[in-house]
Amino acid sequence: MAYNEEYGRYVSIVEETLTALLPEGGDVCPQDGSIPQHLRESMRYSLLAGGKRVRPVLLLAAGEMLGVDTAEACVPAAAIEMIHTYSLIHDDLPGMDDDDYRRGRLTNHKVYGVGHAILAGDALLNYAYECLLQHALSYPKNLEGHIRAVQIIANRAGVRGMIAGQSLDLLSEHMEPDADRLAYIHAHKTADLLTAPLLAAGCLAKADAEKMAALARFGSCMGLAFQIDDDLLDVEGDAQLLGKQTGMDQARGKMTWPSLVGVEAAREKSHTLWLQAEEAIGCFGEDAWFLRAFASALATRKK
Ligand code: GRG
Repeated sequence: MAYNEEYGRYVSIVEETLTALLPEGGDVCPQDGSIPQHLRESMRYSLLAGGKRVRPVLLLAAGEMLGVDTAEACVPAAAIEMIHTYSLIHDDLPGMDDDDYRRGRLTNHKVYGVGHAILAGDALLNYAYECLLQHALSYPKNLEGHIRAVQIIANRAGVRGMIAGQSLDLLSEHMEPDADRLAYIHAHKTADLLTAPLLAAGCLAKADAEKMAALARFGSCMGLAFQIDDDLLDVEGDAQLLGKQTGMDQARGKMTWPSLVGVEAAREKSHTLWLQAEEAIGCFGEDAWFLRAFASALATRKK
């Protein structure tokens, strides 16, 4: 199957699953245990606002490569997108990056106010784990695989993962660029949440240690390259295409690859990392064709 068709198929599965898990509706003050209407709307506003769906597509594609049924993988995939969306909502808040635009529309707090944007993020994070655990219970024969997947997601998104990276990122504003510190920020703020879906797919498939290591290396190289590209897009990208303002990293005194080594060297570093990512999944042979094509497409992304 052609790459674009396959990517479209995965994205459709993600959109359908997200919509099914968080349908429109709800009362202001529901008596039936459902999510109150305003909270639900603020969650849906950011979750269903497009986005490339990189993390859930990685989970579905790695899962299929390893023989996991889509019906089994789609909820974990959607849950990772909820966690990613919560992180974007919180990252855009005035106390963090204070951004007005995200995914081509006003940021959550600009529409619902800061208080509700905090709640929408909190709600997506909690709901992600509720969906993951509920779904795990439907697979009693692979309960261990599901629990291991949830554990990896919690670890990579949490206090040693994305949140740790974000914490150091905040602490590093207006500091002299430092290679070790920047490597830590990128590995955790960005690469961890790109590695999590790959390893979660591996858990569902009961993949052996060699395959898990290959997936971890793929995720880590891809994640670092993805973040360097993100830094470069902030310097030289098109705000219209990106759906958010550019030039913000420099304005905020953020520590980035271009600020550490310059634009040209950052581009070279990203190129090398993308090649290393592709090499990392060599052990899967032709079965990894989609992951390879996906990495190539991301390596030339404009948004
Ligand atoms: C608030 C705990 C917490 C963490 C925030 C995600 C994040 C960490 C910060 C957002 C800013 C940023 C540059 C993060 C690095 C990861 C990244 C490039 C996110 C954007 O992901 P895409 O490009 O976005 O996949 P879409 O909108 O396509 O889903």
